[in-house]
Amino acid sequence: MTDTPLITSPEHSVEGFVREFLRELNFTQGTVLERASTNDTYLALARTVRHYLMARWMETTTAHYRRQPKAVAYLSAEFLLGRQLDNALLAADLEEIAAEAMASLGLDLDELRQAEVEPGLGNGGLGRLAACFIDSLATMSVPAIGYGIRYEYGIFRQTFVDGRQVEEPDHWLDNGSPWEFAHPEHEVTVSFGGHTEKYTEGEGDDAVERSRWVPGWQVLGVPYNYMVPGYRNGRVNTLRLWSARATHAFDLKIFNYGDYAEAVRAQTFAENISKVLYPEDSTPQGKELRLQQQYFFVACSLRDFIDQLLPEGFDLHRLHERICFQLNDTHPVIAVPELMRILVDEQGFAWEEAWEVTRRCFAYTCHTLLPEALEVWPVELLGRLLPRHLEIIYRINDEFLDEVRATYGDDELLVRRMSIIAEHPFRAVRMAHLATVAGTRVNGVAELHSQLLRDKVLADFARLWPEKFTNVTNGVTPRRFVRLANPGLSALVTEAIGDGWVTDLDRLRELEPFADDPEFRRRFRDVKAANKQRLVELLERRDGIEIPTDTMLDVMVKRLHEYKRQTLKILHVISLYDRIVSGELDVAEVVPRTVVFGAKAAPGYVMAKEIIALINHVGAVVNSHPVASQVLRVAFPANYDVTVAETLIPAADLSEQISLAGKEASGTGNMKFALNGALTIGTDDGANVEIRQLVGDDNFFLFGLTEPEAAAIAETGYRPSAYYEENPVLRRALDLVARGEFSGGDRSVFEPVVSNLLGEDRFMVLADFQAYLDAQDRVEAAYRDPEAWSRSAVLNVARSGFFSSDRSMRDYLDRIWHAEPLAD
Ligand code: OX2
Repeated sequence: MTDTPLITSPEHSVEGFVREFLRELNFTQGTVLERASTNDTYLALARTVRHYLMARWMETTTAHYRRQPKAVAYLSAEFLLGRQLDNALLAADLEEIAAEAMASLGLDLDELRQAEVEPGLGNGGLGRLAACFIDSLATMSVPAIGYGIRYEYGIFRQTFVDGRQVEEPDHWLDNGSPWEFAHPEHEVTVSFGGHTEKYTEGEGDDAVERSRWVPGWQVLGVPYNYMVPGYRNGRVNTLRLWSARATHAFDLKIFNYGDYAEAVRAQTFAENISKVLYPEDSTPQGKELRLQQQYFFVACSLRDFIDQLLPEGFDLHRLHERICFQLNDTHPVIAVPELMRILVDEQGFAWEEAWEVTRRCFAYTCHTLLPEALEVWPVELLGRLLPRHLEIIYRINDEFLDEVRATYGDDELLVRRMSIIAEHPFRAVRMAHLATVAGTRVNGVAELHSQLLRDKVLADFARLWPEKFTNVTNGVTPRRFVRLANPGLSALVTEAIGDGWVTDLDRLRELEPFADDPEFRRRFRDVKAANKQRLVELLERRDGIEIPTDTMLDVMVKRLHEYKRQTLKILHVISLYDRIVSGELDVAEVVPRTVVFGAKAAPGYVMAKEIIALINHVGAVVNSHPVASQVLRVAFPANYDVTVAETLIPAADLSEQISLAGKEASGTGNMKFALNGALTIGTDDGANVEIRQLVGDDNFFLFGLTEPEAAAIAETGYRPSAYYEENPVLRRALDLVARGEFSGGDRSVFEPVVSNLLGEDRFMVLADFQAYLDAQDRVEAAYRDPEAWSRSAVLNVARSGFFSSDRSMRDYLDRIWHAEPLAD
């Protein structure tokens, strides 16, 4: 391995950029400027930008291999990357050069940006978090690799038909994917099915009983590499996503028998594994293909790390000195028995030796508290697909339960609670328990969540191993979510305090004095107004939705889930509408507001889809009412994604974070809004708690039950109808829905939503309704004073530096990974 770069970067100038771009257009796209389509020019531009990062990528990869520092492998079934071009331009410091270069050719950089289809390889917060984390790791020069799945179809495209969600496939690869590098020569074979057999190794006293796996079928994993550029630090890490292919042996044999159709079917079967992202967010479905996906990508990744990234002959007894595999939720947890299998069956380790290594190589992040969201795999299924892994899991469990009994005596109830194997309603492997037993550390994603994890969900484990449990509060990358998404605010902040904040977000604190500077506040408001204008244009262009430019922008964007309580927000809208239409409120008294929703529902989640329909129907009635629409508008652009978020969040005045306390593990949208100067109306839940502590009570609209209060009500028996009976405002709002006001008089349409709220209301919407309305009154009062509001907004920005994913990464490095940035 040499010290010199294999290639050099193209010249960092407008002329150099133009030259490189035209070469790409001619040699790779095979066209000339005069005849190039937008897609041609976009692809040529993307490849041009790529060239500038290439040498750094090679250097980074070479340095990691040569120096063998302790590295982090982030194992995640989802990476919700968002568009790549902007981020690459920013990282390579090419924004101005590229804009000038394109302009000199009569092209518009902005227009080319729009041509990129974002890779939607994730559902929501969990996948976007993974993308923020790898951005931060690269920016901090930490040796790290992301491992995941290259889904051919990412998260579905959402459209609305009569206000109801319809899903369409996401053809994100159709126009070519300039950011990936396929490496079929590094394909990995992954086995499934079959059976295990016992055999004896050695003779006489040395004889040992061993087990081996005789698989039933195999597929290939082909790696696709993506650059993960650090922000202007000369480092480019790698994200490696796996794509499934049929093995050649498999289809060749069938071809030889002349059954062409069967050969192609076999291929399709294999390729199905990486075909589509499961669209359930925090609600696992337990589908066989999903387990295949999970095992597929972790088997490829472990194999890849051991064979490609470690030097030949590396002593695997020291694996933990080189790597920490971070398990992003339970999805990759099958990696634990896989590493055991590699060490014991392939490397000939004794069981104890292998377990010693394995338990030091993994750490587990839990992202939920909802018990139904913790993955369990039926023993029948796991044993059929991965028979050797099931044996290994059983042995891990036996030894673990021995330890439990040795510590606590024969407390069978406790043993059953803690067992990795659940017995009811069917025998199943509890992946969260397996991860907790195997992980060096277990963390939640915000202080409150980690505490509830310790006190409730994994309380038995926290008692046994208190030192395993820790917290790392989530964060978001300031590069994408401030610097790129909000150029106006970025320029204003940089003018005030310099540009160090982009990689050291705590420096936003230096903005605090500017909150008291009327001139700064005026300019801050101008930025907000310009961002609103940008949003108005986007919604018009993209969705044909018209919204006013000068109203309070009240935004609730996140997956549609009952615990997140979009119903509470729409009940507020209904109530406002009702009070305006009935004349109780004079339009002159109401602060004009535009309520924007963005939310996808899992396709099989019936209630979530009903709620989407309700929002759209309420929106249609409100927006067409001659009086109400003067001060109240509802917009629900379909197919909310990272790209929309980047325009929507910087425009927002009010951020809706209104989950029932104790249910939202962290939230990350909440952080993005605060960093962009929106004020939060929120419950004491997830990272809202930390946001409020940091920005101060005066700059946050808190309402609603606390987690202990909600738990106490649930304990004594919650009766939602009591709130309906006692609160006339609530009653009127619900009655409007029940009477068909938003469904052309048809009472049956939203009956399921109404009766669910009155009968069960698992997430206590009705209990928090009045408190929410009162908090919204406080919002209105505050918004009437633009000086005070913008002062609060500036303070939100200044005090939210903690929520940088760079800080999250420092916490993981210190508390969990014990790894370090690689010095130059
Ligand atoms: C989400 C959580 O719901 C959200 O609160 C959190 O901010 C995000 O993960 C990142 O940590 N699937 N998605 C999540 O949890 C699960 C499970």
